Amino acid sequence: MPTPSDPRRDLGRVLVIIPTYNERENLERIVTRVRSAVPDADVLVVDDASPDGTGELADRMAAADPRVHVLHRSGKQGLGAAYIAGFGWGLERDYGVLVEMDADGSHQPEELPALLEALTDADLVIGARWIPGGRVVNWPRHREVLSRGANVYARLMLGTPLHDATGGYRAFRAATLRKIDLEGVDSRGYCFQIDLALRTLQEGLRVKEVPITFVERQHGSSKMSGDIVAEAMWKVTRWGVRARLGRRAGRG
Ligand SMILES: Nc1nc2c(ncn2[C@@H]2O[C@H](COP(=O)(O)OP(=O)(O)OP(=O)(O)O)[C@@H](O)[C@H]2O)c(=O)[nH]1
Ligand SMILES: [Mg+2]
Repeated sequence: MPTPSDPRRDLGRVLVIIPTYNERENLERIVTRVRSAVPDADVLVVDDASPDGTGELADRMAAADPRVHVLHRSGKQGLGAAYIAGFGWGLERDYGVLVEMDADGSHQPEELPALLEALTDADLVIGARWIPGGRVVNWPRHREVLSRGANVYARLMLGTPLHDATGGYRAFRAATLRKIDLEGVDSRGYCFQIDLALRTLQEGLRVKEVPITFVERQHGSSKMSGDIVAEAMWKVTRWGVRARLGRRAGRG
């Protein structure tokens, strides 16, 4: 809880957005952990009509705890669309900080205070695996290779200083989200995260990476797909090529 002298007070109210699709086994645990790690934060579950009843469970939790809210959407439209809807919900209600967090326990709520602390002198904080102090627990080797490789590729191709542009554990200042053109974002999976980071950098805003320990999900199943990886590869390549052509054209 921020004290009167705590710089976090200036950030305003915190909303932790948790998108869900079939996360019934994970939801109560993650929300309980958020509520105890940062008791003054609100939680918004954004559920895309999960067939397993996650949405109804979220409603019951919201009825029992005024800090828990639910946004129901009519069907599975992807992680990016769920976050955009959650951001809109939070911005309308004047939260000062909007946090992205997966429901599956990969993003540890106990590390949220460190992200918020870092946000006191940044506009976006990314919880990063691929920097000193960051790590992953229980990931199969091929996932690590894919993620590290994708991040090196994005860094080189886009010329960003980021080491974990695909990382999905983040804290945005509301002002950051108001400045970047959220309506124009149509990326879905990992690409959504890269897209938002890039837009933030392009606005000249401060992006900080803080190390996190990313824990592989223990319950439920991944919604990651080959399509999502392909989308990220293709878009990063296109953005990178376009930026290079633009730069060259600019220089005459
Ligand atoms: N509302 C909504 N949430 C989604 C959708 N797709 C994924 N999610 C949620 O987004 C979070 C991240 O999805 P995951 O399936 O864990 O994807 P991932 O972390 O790349 O994959 P793993 O590392 O294998 O878990 C989870 O909380 C999912 O339930 C969607 O279409 N709509
Ligand atoms: Mg996951």
